[in-house]
Amino acid sequence: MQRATPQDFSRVLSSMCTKPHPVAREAAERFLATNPGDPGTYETVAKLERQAVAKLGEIAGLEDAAGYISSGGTEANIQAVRIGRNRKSTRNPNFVAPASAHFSFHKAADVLGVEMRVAPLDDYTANLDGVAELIDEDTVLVVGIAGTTEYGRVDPIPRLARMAKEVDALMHVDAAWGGFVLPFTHHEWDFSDADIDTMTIDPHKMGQAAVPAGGLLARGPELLDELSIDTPYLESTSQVTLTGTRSGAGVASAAAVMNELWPDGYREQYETSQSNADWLAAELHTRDIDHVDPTLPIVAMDLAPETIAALREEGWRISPTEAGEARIVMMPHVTRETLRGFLADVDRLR
Ligand code: 0PR
Repeated sequence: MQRATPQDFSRVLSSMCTKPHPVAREAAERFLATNPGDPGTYETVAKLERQAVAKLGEIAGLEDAAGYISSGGTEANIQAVRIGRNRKSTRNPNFVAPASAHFSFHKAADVLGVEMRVAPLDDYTANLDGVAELIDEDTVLVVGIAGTTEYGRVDPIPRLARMAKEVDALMHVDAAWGGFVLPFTHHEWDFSDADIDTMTIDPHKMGQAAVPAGGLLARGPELLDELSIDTPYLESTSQVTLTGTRSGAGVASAAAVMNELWPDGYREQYETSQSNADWLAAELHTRDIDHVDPTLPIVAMDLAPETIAALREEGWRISPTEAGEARIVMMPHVTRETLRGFLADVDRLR
């Protein structure tokens, strides 16, 4: 059989994954045969995980962060809902999330038997009156998104947190994608800006770690304890993660790349990505192509379904939003050159 090679990234426009940074790749290879799920045996990778969590805390404005490196944003979001459910005793638990929430929250609701209440949006962010109407005494968690999947928008996190506290619910922020760009913006999104309890922040997206490396942060260890399960035959006595055996490669790559790039490398990447987003928006403007303004480096534009199909034929990996726009996520591999080539094809094919 021929040796398979993965796709190259030159025409990948809508993915939230990217080429791992060289130090991430190197560390991933070095730690391939380790399992942070068994910290008693694999001590070095367990130490790297603690370093990675501390670094994620630094990025998200939290000293002495509790948390772990998860399989991805999906696991972190499921676990946040699980913490909320386990912590508050109510017969019919619910959580409230805006309509922009990633589909992983629907999985959380399904797996955990917690009702998901979906709040309407205003200009792509959570409508606060809509959220208020859905919150009640059985609400265990309120979700705000810091960098939505489709449009890169940021919910009013401090106000959502206050609403959560009024009913003794936890406040969870999904910064799976946004967490590595928001520190360089004026948005209020992190643990120092609001009374947040838990956060999803994924090194394997804008953090440039190797897959799998998601992140779950909690303000204190007592929140993580809500997830604790006894592990009678391991040297460690309990486990809070959803998965058992886990990827040491993901953990080591996350620790290495955050050490290398936080903060200056990530700031430079944010500035490049945002200027590419602004440049593309301006180019679309001169062509009269409607688009959603990029508050963070994601641009969604109106293209006819036939044009999107024709662009896909040319090899562009571009996926539509629910409303049908073409969406470009300015990941590190999406350069100005990539965008020029893409626009030339848009001009030719539309
Ligand atoms: N929260 C937010 C805000 C997300 O955007 C995503 C993923 C998740 C949670 C879930 O994270 P995991 O996929 O790590 O579990 N958003 C991307 C999306 O659904 C995921 C993605 C990544 C899709 C790479 C395609 C791709 O090539 O669009």
